[in-house]
Amino acid sequence: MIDRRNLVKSSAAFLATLGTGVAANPLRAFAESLTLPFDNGERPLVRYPQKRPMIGLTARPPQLETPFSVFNDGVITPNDAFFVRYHLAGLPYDLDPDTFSLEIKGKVDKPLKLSMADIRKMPSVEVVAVNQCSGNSRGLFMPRVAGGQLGNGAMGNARWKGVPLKTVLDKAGVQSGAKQVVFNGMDGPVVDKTPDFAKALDVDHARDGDVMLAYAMNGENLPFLNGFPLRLVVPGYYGTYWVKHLNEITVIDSVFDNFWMKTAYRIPDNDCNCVEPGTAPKATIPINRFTVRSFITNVADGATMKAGNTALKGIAFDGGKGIKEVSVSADGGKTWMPTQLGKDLGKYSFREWTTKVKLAAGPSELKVRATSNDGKTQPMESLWNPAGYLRNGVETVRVTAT
Ligand SMILES: Nc1nc2c(c(=O)[nH]1)N[C@H]1C(S)=C(S)[C@@H](COP(=O)(O)O)O[C@H]1N2
Ligand SMILES: [Mo]
Repeated sequence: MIDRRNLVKSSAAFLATLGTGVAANPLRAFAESLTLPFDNGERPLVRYPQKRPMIGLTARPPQLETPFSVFNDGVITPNDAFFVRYHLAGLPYDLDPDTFSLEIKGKVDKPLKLSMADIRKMPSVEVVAVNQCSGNSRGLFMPRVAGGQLGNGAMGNARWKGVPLKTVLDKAGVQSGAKQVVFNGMDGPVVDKTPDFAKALDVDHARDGDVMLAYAMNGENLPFLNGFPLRLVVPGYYGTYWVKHLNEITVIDSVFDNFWMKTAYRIPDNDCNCVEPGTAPKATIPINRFTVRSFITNVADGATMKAGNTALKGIAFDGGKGIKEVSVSADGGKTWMPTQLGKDLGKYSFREWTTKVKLAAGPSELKVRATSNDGKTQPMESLWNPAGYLRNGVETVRVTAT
């Protein structure tokens, strides 16, 4: 049970720690650092309220990447290790969950203003779903591309609890002729000319029953930096649509064309959603569902291991069809073996896989490749697009066995 006193406490605790030197100067507070596997990949490990030491990308706004070893601990990503992405430095640190309200307006019969208490009274649902930033793994693009230089830690898998967006939209009564639903959160630009962050979904998608207004994550309130007290969860879709601190929903009868929909977060409009490295796409569409991906989590690149039988383990996920199979190769991709899939937590979740391989003495390349239930699989080499999105080439871990 999450009650309102806990909500207030978690927000107050966040505000209290924010005043301390650690949070005020997060990038300097930690001497520890690590290096992501690309040029200029040195990153500090930083401390924020409600978070364990995380890989710091920027301080204003806070952008935190999950240390990759976390993904070997289990298929659910703990709240204190969940990545953080913001665009604008004006975070709503002073928000009060008691006076917070969500407005539903625009092309609706009955505009609504809902408190958190109103929302918590509605029938709730839960879903285990991956949230992944469009730019996850962007630092690995070759040739390199502009944007946040992320390793593979801008993703996470959590059990989300909340109210179907459909419930609230039906209550407000979406009018005929409505085309899209616009989502805006309480963060904003500190410099006026930066466009406010807002995103839109088509009305049919918004009302599909899966899209959720979430107030809890892994059985607790959302951490402040993951959208407290309410965020959008769009299962299978890239994180850019998962608007945090969500307080304004507007139904419109046109296609929303702000900077974040019309210019940013777009992918090439062709079958592979890719272009020749270094070239520009002729036409683009808004980014949408995840590409299928898989990772080995229990062996680090460059590891030295014992020759012979070795247990391998990892995770796989896709944009919502679910994982059909995961194969591994211990000889650089010449031969492939099936793996055993772990417990099925739903089609939007990370799926664990395990297997054993026989390592020959000397250097080996371990590879992993997932196929989703609609037959989509990972390309052997990652495809390219100028924004550094959708990366899903087969991952390789180089090891030496003795
Ligand atoms: N209000 C708000 N919501 C936002 C963003 C933002 O800048 N502001 N960034 C989006 C992007 S691009 C991503 S990848 C996800 C990241 O969610 P997380 O920070 O909880 O991991 O939040 C999304 N929701
Ligand atoms: Mo993102």
